[in-house]
Amino acid sequence: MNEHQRSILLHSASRFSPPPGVKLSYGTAGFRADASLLESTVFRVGILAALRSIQTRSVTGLMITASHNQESDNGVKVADPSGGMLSQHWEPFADALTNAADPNTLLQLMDDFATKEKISLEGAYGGEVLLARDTRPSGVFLAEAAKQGITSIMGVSATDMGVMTTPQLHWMVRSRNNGMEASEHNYYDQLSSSFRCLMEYIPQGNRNNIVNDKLIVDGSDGVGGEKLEILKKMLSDLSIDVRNRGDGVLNEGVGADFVQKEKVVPRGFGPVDVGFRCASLDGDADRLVYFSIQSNSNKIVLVDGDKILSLFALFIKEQLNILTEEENGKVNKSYQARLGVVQTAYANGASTHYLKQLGLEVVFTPTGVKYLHEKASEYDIGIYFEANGHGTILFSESFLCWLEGKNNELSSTSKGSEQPKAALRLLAVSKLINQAVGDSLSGLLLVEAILKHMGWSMLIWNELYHDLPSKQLKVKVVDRTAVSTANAETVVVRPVGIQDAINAETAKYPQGRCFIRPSGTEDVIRVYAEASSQEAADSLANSVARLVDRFLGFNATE
Ligand code: 16G
Ligand code: MG
Repeated sequence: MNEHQRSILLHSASRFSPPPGVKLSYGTAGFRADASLLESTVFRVGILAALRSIQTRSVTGLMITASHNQESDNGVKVADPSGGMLSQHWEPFADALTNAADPNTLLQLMDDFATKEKISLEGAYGGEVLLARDTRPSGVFLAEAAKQGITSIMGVSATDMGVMTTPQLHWMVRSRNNGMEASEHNYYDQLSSSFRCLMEYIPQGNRNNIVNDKLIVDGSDGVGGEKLEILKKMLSDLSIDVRNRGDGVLNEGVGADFVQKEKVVPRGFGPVDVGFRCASLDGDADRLVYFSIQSNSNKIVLVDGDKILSLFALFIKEQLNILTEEENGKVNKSYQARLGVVQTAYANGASTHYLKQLGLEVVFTPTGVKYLHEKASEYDIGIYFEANGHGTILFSESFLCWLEGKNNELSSTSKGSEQPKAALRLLAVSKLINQAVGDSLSGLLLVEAILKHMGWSMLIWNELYHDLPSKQLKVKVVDRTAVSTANAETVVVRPVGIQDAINAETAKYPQGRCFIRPSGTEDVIRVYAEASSQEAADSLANSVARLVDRFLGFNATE
């Protein structure tokens, strides 16, 4: 790098010293920690996002959020030009950059990386980073640090989008790089118009069956609630009551993570809401779960990411079947779209069984959006979801092209038949769903559209299959990196011997399934168990948690 660039960086980096003794790692969701520890990290991630923009000659994104964590935490992650997560081969550089002890070490790292990755630091290319934050108060000073980091790279500008949901920022990055307009208004416009299109093509028979009751949404007191308020004004076929819009404490007793893990009624909901369709978003609105409230109890019936995935898969398969159905006595074989479903080991076994029974190809990846997304992109239509409610649908360019062509051809030859409608529905889904990343707002509109299309209540949806009882526990250990796994986290390869012990425990329970994995966001080992009854699932989880403690706990002797 030239002297001018060097002096700008030395000057700005000296104002953001890393807190002594703190080592951070770019995990499944970027860097996360108590907000007071993050200023220098966010500054340095600003530098990283700028370098990535220069290297790819594209717009990148920087999001400041700690999602469903408590309000005092914060975090930062980078959106790649595709709108997806930061390319994995940049993660070690992110770690090294954030943990560099002083400005000179930082510059040396940058020089080495820039040479290796052929990134010009001469200011020749005008890069751009879109920057956004969630509603955490600490986001304000962290956004300033990010701007300083981005603009300390010559030729790169920071465009502050203000308070956004994580998926909105990813969508904007993707749209900008596809040469489309990418304002917040464009986002709402695309979602609401594609939703209206799906409403228009609801089958005649189901129109009278339309699910008219209102939907009540828990905004987790985060950014999602306020954005949904704007979006809902642009929709006429849907009545939405948004609760927890930001007047209470973010993520405290509310939100998708709370609802999915605790399975109890979130704050702001009560007995008067029994019988209504309810949904919860998480703090940065990239997760969505549905639920209903049981009468005379604070328990909920949870409709999680697996069931959202099943609903989407069923609908898409139905449209594909219509498109390839026999027409004039011959099967339309012009395009065999590869439809794939991606899950993680956390997917309830009953959901996997259901999806396979539908004849779908189901594959597994480790936990973390980047793995699921990558796998899903191998299909013409790849649907992925984590049980926790993060997921989306990806469409290949070639399939969308074929669909456009099919739509043009059919609209002239088969007016009024179901085939052109199926093509239009799939095209509308590809615009409604946020293909950059899981998005609770777009996911919610697609769920609502499909329920109306099917003429289903939430009860019918929930009856697609019955979840096997499951239990999740976490165990504090000396060193979570002592556990390594294989086969999409279903088998432990280290420490040696623990997998045999887990197998022996699991074999004691009918329909038993159990796995452990090191968390990517907390210093714990997670345990997941499933069995034919709740007591059995609890007992299996407890025994395996004891095994983890024996092998890896603070009193472990191995
Ligand atoms: C992060 C991941 C999520 C994953 C969760 C697992 C992203 C955007 N988010 O929230 O996909 O399910 O971590 O957390 O990748 P854990 O490793 O602590 O269990
Ligand atoms: Mg989130």
